[in-house]
Formats: sequence, C-alpha cells, structure tokens
Amino acid sequence: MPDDLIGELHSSPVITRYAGNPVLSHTDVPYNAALVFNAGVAKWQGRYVMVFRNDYGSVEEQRLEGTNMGLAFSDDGLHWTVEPKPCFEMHDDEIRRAYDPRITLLEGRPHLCFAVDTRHGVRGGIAVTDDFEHFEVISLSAPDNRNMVLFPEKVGGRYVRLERPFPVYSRGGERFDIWLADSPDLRYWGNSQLVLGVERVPFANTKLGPAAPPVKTPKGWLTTFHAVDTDPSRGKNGWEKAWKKRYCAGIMLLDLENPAKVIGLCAEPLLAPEAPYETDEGFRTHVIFPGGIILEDDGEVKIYYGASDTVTCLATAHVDDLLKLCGA
Ligand code: BMA
Repeated sequence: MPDDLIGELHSSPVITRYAGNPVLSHTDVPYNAALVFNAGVAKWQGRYVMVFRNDYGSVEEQRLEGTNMGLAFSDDGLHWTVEPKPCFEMHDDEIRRAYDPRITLLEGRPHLCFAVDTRHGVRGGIAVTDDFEHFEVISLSAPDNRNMVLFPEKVGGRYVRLERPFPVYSRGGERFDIWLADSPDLRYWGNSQLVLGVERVPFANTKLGPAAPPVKTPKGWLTTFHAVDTDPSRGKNGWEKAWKKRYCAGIMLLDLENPAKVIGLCAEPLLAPEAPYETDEGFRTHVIFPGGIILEDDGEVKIYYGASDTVTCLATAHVDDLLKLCGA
C-alpha cells in the first residue's frame, strides 16, 4: 500500500463542466445497458461520433452481465442519439471482452484503440473502420497493456501511440507509467520509450494511463492522461464492498517532433471528482476517465470522460488555458 497519501484534490479553475451532464447514460440506450462510460469521440463526416463502453445488466439490481460497445451520433457534441444496436464486441473461448474505446481519425479513417481482456492477460487492440459497422482488427499487443491512443498523424514518418504496459513483477505494486511506441504500418510496434512515470505526477501514488488521443497545437501535442491515487482508508464508494482508488484527469504537453519528451506538465489535476455524479452515484465513484477530446475551431476543447464508471460526461476549457497550465 502506498505511504504517500494524496489528500484533497480540486479541478482546475479553467474547466467548466457541462450543465447538462451526463451527456449519455443507460437510459439513452435502446438495448440492454447499465454502465455507459469511457467513450471515445471524434468529428467525422460533419457530425460528432462516439463509441462508448456498455457494461450491460441491471443498474437497479446492481448486476453486470457483459460488455459491448455502442455507437452514438450528435450534431453539436452535446445531444446524442444512440444507434439501435451495439457496434463492436469481441468474445470467444480466449477473449472475454473489448472495452474503453478511443477514436483517432488517421489518414481520413477512424481508428479505434481498445483494451481486450483475454484468458491470458489484457491486450491492447487497434481496429480501423469506414462506417462504424465493420471493423478490421489490425493489431493486438502482448499482455499486459492497455489505454492505447494513436496520434492523429505520423511523426517523423512513423505511426505513434501512447500506451500503458503493466509490469506487475518488476515495478512493484500497481505503479504503472505512460509509454510510447512507433510503427511503420500500425501492425508492428517497437522503439518503446518511457514518457511519464508515476513519480512525476504529484496527484498520483498508484498508476497513470493515456486518456484521449493527443491533439496537435503549434506548441506541442496536448495530451490528457488519467492519474490514480489509492487510500486504504477509503471504504464503500459504489456498488462494491470497498473502492479505494480515485481517478483524476491530468494534462501535459509533448514535443511535436519527439513526442516521448514531456515539455510541459501541469502539477495539479485538470479534473478531480467533485460533482455528485462523480462522487456520490454509480458503480465506482471518484473515477474520472477521459477518452475523447475535440479541439473546436474557436479554441474550445471538449473533454469527454467516464464518471464513476457509470455515465459519460463533458467538460470544456479553452485551448490557450490548457497550454498555459502546461507552462506554454
Ligand atoms: C481501470 C479500467 C477502466 C475503469 C477504471 C476504474 O482499470 O478498467 O475501464 O474506468 O479502472 O474502474
């Protein structure tokens, strides 16, 4: 157990939560749905598109049966309509489920990154689609790895992704860090480099993970991440007997040409659990898990995040304020 307890945390003053939160919950889904969270979002063909994680079962009975991914569209990024059927699922003798999607528009085509629970460990998957109906899985990592996000363009002639391997033996406990790998073809990944270690984030004592795909700005790749702290004194925070972790969103800036290099890091959380739907209600409270980011033409940044592993929420900030938080 960590002996470096973090204590109270607050969201950055540059952040505004959308007054209509949550933007999506199980009641918006026209099929079996219970926890509707950890979504990836992109602007595609003139609309906003969202792929969300759906752990189905019953909220009333606090019972979960399985996981698939649903699809929703929106004209304004605020009001969403869910398609009649789930869009993506992986399940066979070896694979239990795929979840936590992120969307990157790369060379004009939507690419989905996701985690895959298998009988032999957690793998990170990448798939490509042209219609959000048919997906071609182009790569699955070795275990244990997840929270992958693709950069929206090649850097130095190579495809690049952030990822979060979990070295349980060598690192000690759950101290997991953010890494970067590159690829000539999105299939074969290598040149692994450490980007951000837990010890560099003052509001984490457990693990980190990449959040939404990095956004290109003239000053660097603006990049969200999630940061986890554990406090053994925390008790029942949700449906389970005890939930001792808190997930916050952080923000950093990566070098445009060498994205393994952190050129700015905000020492405080961007978003810490504070709203009732983040602290009081749901499966696992005190979890903010961002997976989608949109930089609008007027500089507004929309950040989509899972709240309490239960609903999908939105917060906004101005890109200049986010860059300032990173010292740029
Ligand atoms: C992580 C992932 C996320 C989830 C978070 C909090 O390990 O499973 O999907 O949001 O835990 O439960």
